Amino acid sequence: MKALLLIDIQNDFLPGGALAVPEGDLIIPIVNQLQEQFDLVVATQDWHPADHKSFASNHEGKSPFETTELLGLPQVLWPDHCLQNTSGADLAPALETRKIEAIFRKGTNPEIDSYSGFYDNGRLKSTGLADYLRGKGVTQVYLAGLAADYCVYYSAKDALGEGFEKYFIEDATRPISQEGYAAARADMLASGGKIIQSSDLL
Ligand code: VGL
Ligand code: ZN
Repeated sequence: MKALLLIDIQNDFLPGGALAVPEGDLIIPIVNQLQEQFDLVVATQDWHPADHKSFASNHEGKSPFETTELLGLPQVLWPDHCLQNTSGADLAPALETRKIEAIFRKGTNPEIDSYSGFYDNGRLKSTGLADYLRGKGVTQVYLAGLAADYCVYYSAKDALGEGFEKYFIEDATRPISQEGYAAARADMLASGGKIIQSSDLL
């Protein structure tokens, strides 16, 4: 059984959003078509409180995209984004949502960031996504969404770590940084996850 995981396809990650991913909007028609090939579609939603420590605005004298440490882990400081109950956190209006059976929220703990849809960055807590997928009989996880070098990449790594076969649908993602994505891509190839194109499925 295969599942399609749609990572953080939210207004703030689209052009014009608070943490815009270049060309992020271009994945939406592809993702909408891909959904027809899957019996299970699940989404994640970045869902931060205003006092989230991944926001540069919550660190005196720091600017977005500078780095710091949170609970001993390296942390990029982001512009405020995906604030709970704001339109920036909403799923993109153009995203087809009729087949999405569950939405897993992440990034709610103000003390730590949460890139993967499975665990926060410090692995303090599971979202329950892996058990949910196992409960549905899923063995293969296909990933799409934003951003390719952060939340899709970390979700893909954890999918593999949880024992799922993992397929990263490259043209159904876009990165924040091309250099960051080049490193993420090399790591995914080295760790045995497959990188595919939507045309392999359509
Ligand atoms: C993301 C940075 C901060 C993502 C979320 O969805 O890739 N990136 N929060
Ligand atoms: Zn975030």
